[in-house]
Amino acid sequence: MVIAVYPGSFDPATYGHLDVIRRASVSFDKVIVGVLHNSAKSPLFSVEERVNILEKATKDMPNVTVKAFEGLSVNFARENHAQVIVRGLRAVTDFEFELQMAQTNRVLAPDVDTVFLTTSLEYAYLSSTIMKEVASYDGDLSKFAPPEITKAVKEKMHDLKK
Ligand code: COD
Repeated sequence: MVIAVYPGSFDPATYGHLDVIRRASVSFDKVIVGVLHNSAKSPLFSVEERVNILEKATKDMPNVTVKAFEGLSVNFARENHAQVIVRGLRAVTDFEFELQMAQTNRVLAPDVDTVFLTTSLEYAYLSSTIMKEVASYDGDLSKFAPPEITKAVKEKMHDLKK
């Protein structure tokens, strides 16, 4: 059985992330999405909220589970008996950082390999940061994420402006 973890910030998940999860769920027996709890950063959504959002968005994918994690991605992979770390690649700008991270992870854990899924063209421009930027100006988010996620983003932005 090949188990993959897909670690990320997912603050919040977009159609780009969901596309990578769906495609990984076809290639691997089990996919565990790891939502990083990083106390040094201040995300828009708490780790519990991000996990909850992803659980709802992946409920039609029976071999996908979502968990919060702290610390190194390779440790998260090992704790979950995963042989593979999945990452998404959008453009050359992603590549340098992703390559460095994959190589570091391989030094730390030679038994865990990184597999890159290239973005689907329609989501190549998309990131959580872009979605939050558009949301902060009350723009249309419908192309960026499913309605339940865009609703949560709008509500959060509204609360922040109070
Ligand atoms: N299309 C395809 N892929 C996409 C898209 C899109 N539109 N948008 C994002 N992605 C991919 C990203 O390229 C990434 O691979 C993944 O989805 C998650 O993206 P983010 O932005 O939510 O998450 P990141 O990149 O901030 O996650 C970083 C980690 C949490 C994985 C990283 O910081 C980490 O592993 N931290 C733990 C400490 C560690 O182990 N460090 C590595 C050793 S150097």
